[in-house]
Amino acid sequence: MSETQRTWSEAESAHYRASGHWQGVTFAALLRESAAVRAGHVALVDGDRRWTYAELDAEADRVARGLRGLGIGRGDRVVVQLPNCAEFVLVWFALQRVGAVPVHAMPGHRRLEIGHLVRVAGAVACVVPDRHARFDHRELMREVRAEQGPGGSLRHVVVVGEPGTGEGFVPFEALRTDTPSASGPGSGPASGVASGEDAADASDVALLLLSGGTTGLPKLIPRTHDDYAYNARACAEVCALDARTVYLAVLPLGFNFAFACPGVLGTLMAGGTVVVAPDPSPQTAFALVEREGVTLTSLTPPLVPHWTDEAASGSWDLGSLSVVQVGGARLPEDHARKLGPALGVTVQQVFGMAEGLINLTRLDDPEDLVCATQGRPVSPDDEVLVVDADGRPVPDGTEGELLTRGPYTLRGYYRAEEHNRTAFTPDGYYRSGDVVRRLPSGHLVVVGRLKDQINRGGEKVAAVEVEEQLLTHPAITAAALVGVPDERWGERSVAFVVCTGAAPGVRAVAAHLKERGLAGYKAPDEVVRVPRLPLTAVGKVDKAALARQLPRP
Ligand code: OOB
Repeated sequence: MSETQRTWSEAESAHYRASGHWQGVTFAALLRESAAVRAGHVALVDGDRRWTYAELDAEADRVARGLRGLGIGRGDRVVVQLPNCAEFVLVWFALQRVGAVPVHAMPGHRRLEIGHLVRVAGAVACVVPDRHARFDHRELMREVRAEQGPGGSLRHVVVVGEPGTGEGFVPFEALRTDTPSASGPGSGPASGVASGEDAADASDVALLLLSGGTTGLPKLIPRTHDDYAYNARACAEVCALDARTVYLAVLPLGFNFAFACPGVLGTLMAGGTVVVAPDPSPQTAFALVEREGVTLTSLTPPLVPHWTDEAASGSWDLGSLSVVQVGGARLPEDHARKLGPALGVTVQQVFGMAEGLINLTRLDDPEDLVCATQGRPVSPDDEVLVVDADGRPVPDGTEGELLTRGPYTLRGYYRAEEHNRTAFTPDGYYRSGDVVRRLPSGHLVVVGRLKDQINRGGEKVAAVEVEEQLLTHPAITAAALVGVPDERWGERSVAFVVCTGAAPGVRAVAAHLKERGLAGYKAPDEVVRVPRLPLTAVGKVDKAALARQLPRP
């Protein structure tokens, strides 16, 4: 899609096809095929609403017709910012049907992030809820629309729920899931591609994921049908998914982990059932486990103690649950050891990245590997190097940076040529910025991070992005955001600020960042005033020295 897009070589592509990793099937076709095989089996559950495979397929067609009626078609980028609800899945497959490319935004993203995504992706539309978590997304879209102006790429705002008054150069319209009348927009073959399967090629970009980011604003990660389907299928195989699988989506659906590791896509490809949880609390989840017979779910580490405690109350029947995946951030070993017995499940650690590489502990791994490692790659063709500061491979057991390439790991961020020159080695390895140790078994232990990012219980915060916004506060003249160990989040963020006049408190800083349009989860947990920022020998801010100034926990 982009002229400069970096991708796999012909030889690599041929090998991935010959190995059966890339099967040449688009997501639109995958759903169609499943519907033919398993028409009457329940595919998707959201509250009291449920869809069989045949119904999901038909509904995706109906939504696709509505999208086509808006002129959305092959290759168009569409920002999807939806909370966990069935519409996420319906819209996603409808976009696949028309050959459009969903861009996965997070529900917490605000003006800065959504505006950036629309601009970088050149998005023609955004799909948002009317309101979610006491926030009006139509308000947000009015701001984004005003900022993009009539000359921008944005042409439509599609609202799940009540569109409200969206007059302006970009109309707001309700998501259509009804069957349009024969004369309605987009119905019939005149509206373009009649059957969606040929609207895209399996080697096309199927979706754009967001990077956790180390730079000013998140980068976009192109994932093709071939590579992303393999990502989901390889994870599904390791997790032994089949038609009896009932996956509970607790984490945000826009998160790669919940969507494709194996998540929603892996479950649907295996013919199982996806149940959407509206919130990640153990009470909500356990009620769904009981009602729907959930067999598999995935969590981030901060949820683990809550789930363990609630299970200990003894008031839930979790008998159907067999595997609980935990990933996105470091899981403390003792939390891992308690989780399995408390819930009566097999624990699986997941060390993954939106960029590609997914590591899983195996279901039959001994307890020590499950509790003390972050798993090993899912594909035999995942190439992993652990290297020292000079880029030289280190022996197993020695710490080094994880570099990786393979059949589902990107070769370049979307429209980010300059960044790509340093984010990848000349032979195409992605520099993950993670410091790991590899065991002889191939299992990886994540021991640290080189990238300037805070991992707050799985939510990634690029320090630079927040620092840039902190500097827009009138009293702040210099700022450094530092991650420090935290009991609950694994890591919390501390903003060290140099100020003229009175230093703003943590609430004032949060209010300022909110006003700037930054997602709320990126606000620092703590603000510490310092007379100056210490520098390293090469003149960079010495974040380690700053962290040492804090009292030890
Ligand atoms: C997942 O994806 P992202 O893109 O939000 O974040 C990737 C980064 C990794 O590079 C690593 O720094 C960290 O998150 N991470 C972990 C971890 N899993 C991810 N650090 C320590 N232990 C773990 N288990 O976070 C993601 C994507 C797919 C599946 C699971 C997680």
